[in-house]
Amino acid sequence: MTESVYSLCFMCSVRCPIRVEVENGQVKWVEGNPHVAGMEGSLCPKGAAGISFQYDDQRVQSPMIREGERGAGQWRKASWDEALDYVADKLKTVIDEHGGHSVVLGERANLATPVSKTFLRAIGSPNHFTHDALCKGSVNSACRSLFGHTDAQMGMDYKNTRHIVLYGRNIFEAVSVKEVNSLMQAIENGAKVTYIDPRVTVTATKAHRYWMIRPGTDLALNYTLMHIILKERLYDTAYVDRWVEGLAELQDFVRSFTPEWGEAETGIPAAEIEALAREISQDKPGVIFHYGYRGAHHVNEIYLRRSILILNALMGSVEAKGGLFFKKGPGEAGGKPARKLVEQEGLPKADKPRFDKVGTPDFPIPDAAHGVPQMLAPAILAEDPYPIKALIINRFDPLKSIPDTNQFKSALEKLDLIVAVDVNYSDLAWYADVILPESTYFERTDGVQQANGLKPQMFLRRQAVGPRYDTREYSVIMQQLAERIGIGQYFPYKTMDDLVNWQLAGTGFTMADFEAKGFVAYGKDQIFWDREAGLKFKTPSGKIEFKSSLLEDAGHASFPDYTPVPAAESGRFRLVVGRVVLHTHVSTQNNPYLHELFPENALWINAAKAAELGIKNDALVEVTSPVGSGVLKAYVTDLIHPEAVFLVHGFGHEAKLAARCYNRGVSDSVLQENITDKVGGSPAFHDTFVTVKAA
Ligand SMILES: Nc1nc2c(c(=O)[nH]1)N[C@H]1C(S)=C(S)[C@@H](COP(=O)(O)OP(=O)(O)OC[C@H]3O[C@@H](n4cnc5c(=O)[nH]c(N)nc54)[C@H](O)[C@@H]3O)O[C@H]1N2
Ligand SMILES: Nc1nc2c(c(=O)[nH]1)N[C@H]1C(S)=C(S)[C@@H](COP(=O)(O)OP(=O)(O)OC[C@H]3O[C@@H](n4cnc5c(=O)[nH]c(N)nc54)[C@H](O)[C@@H]3O)O[C@H]1N2
Ligand code: SF4
Ligand SMILES: [Mo]
Repeated sequence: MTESVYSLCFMCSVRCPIRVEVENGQVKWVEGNPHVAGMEGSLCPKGAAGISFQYDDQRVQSPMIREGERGAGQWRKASWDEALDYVADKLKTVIDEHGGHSVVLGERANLATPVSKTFLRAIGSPNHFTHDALCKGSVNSACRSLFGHTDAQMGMDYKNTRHIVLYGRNIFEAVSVKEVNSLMQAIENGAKVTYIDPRVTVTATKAHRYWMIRPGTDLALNYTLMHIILKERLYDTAYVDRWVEGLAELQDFVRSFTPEWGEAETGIPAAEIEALAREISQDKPGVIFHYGYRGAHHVNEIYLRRSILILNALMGSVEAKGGLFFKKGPGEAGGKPARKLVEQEGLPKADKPRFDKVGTPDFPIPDAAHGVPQMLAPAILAEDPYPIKALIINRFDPLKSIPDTNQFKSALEKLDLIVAVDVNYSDLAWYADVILPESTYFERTDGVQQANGLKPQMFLRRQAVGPRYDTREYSVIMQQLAERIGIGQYFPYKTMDDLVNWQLAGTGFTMADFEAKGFVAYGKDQIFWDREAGLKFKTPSGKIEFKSSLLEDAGHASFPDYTPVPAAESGRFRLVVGRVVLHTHVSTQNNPYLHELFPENALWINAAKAAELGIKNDALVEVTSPVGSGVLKAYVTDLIHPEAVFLVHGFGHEAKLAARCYNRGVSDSVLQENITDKVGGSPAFHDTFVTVKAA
């Protein structure tokens, strides 16, 4: 008999709603949830490879305890009791000897994150971090500096946009299914796409206007656009007069950034920059300057993200149909949100500063709800602000997702305990003392997803099939660990159904309500705030703060002098990285189907530069940075700016039991220096220079 289960994909963290067909306890088919607008049955290639992942015998099949040296790959299988007792004993010793704050727990933000935060609060540690800063930390900081909201509280109305400007937001390769479908629909309805990237991507080929910008100069482009928009009064004057704080300061600041200056910095002809400013202004306010994730990551990134958001504000597109919007929660639709474990009464609060000093005068701007993970290795190595002794990592791989792998490895050597919760043999799992395998997304129910947006909803990941191997759900693993170390009272559940029922209590919804379509909605209509009655910015002034109190109160300028990112010295290239449609970051390289389609990465290098260096297409090259090196194939092409070389992120795996992807390609993290935007919090992923030679 075939059964249909509505759930959430987890081949990447976008969490697209899916419909899973199950026959005799096996996953037979998976597709986008047809009841969800924007999904209409579709999946991306990684989502479609979910079945290949489910039945892959190279994922972790049972708890494993290390036998040999760290990283040597000698393991023994353990029972859950044995593995959990082992971790609990070590954790208790670390906490007794060094305090709860010597324990750090990091993860890719996920539906069990409140469980992790509760666990740390209960042991008195402030040291929870998520991947957020690595993905979009300076975007988050920029949003708060202008609107008082985080980027996670904002969204973009792709479907109704008239013109979208993408700064390296390679939306048709680095995908989210709903975004792709919605933007395609807008394009069919006549929307224009401007795409800016030093590399010709699939998105470039679909754009109406493409600029091969000099890498690292998007900020100069935006200052030029602002200069033109203000000089020619192309902005939404009524909106700006009412909602913006600091227009005069901006006007003063951009006076010298003429189109000719912009052309010299960016390589984009002055007349073309003027044409964009005039054209997009005609479509305001339903336009989007996409604030992006990973386009240009430099030490001044927060100012780039602010400049993009300021352009939206000048167009009046903030909280406009076809522009940006603020996500509405259940409260705004007359409903109640799910209960949060971390908001339980009596849960202690840590009294020590965080390992990354976020929230202290040393690092005041980044979001303490996420922290700054790339500060972890330096903090461990310097024992500053204090010694860190135990690291628990869930659904994240710091050895591949934090710049400077060699630095992170030396930090690991100083720890008494390393625990990895993963579905695969990640590189971190390979270096861990204990691996606790999680059940896959097909095999588990997760905590509810509160999906705020124009229409607030709640989604549920539902178990479709039983676990194939000896695996458990992370939330259950943490509850079982909590009981063993004497903090079980903060985990009022034994099973995932208990937890979901606890979360739903008081919302008016039950688990059964999710069965028909996989989600529940708080209301029928889209909610936009009334632009006449008033917008609800959370800044101290209640306005969009071009002149930012968040920044200035912390001693940072709202408009610091423009300093160009350093140019590459002769013989060197700026290393830029990104995603490919067939893989998720660092986690799918061993997937049987996806591996077959894209087994390793290659180094994109400009054809003229390659000729100078005697490098041939497909030949091996050695890439060397100040912190690491690697050998991989060259992809010689005219489709990349001569100052940059490009690498797909996520390859060069070290765990031998992930046999298909083991040692294929090169990891960008090995090459990247650990440099940070010290105001906004993101790593400056694109500020490493490399040399390239035939290998
Ligand atoms: N297939 C797939 N899709 C994904 C993901 C995935 O892993 N795989 N991950 C999801 C996640 S978490 C994220 S954050 C998003 C990331 O989404 P994007 O940020 O769109 O993805 P990237 O591939 O990192 O794209 C970065 C682009 O920036 C370009 N770039 C480099 N330097 C510059 C510069 O100076 N200026 C400009 N304008 N561009 C520059 C690079 O050439 C590259 O094409 O993708 C999401 N979707
Ligand atoms: N050098 C470098 N670093 C980067 C980036 C880059 O481009 N270059 N990109 C940054 C960005 S945008 C992001 S979003 C982050 C992403 O960083 P990560 O979160 O580290 O990357 P992912 O590939 O999403 O997943 C990491 C781990 O989650 C595991 N996993 C998958 N599903 C499950 C599950 O159901 N349960 C458990 N417990 N584990 C699971 C995978 O096996 C994998 O080991 O990396 C950031 N770091
Ligand atoms: S974008 Fe693809 S891999 Fe990610 S959740 Fe959606 S379908 Fe799954
Ligand atoms: Mo990301």
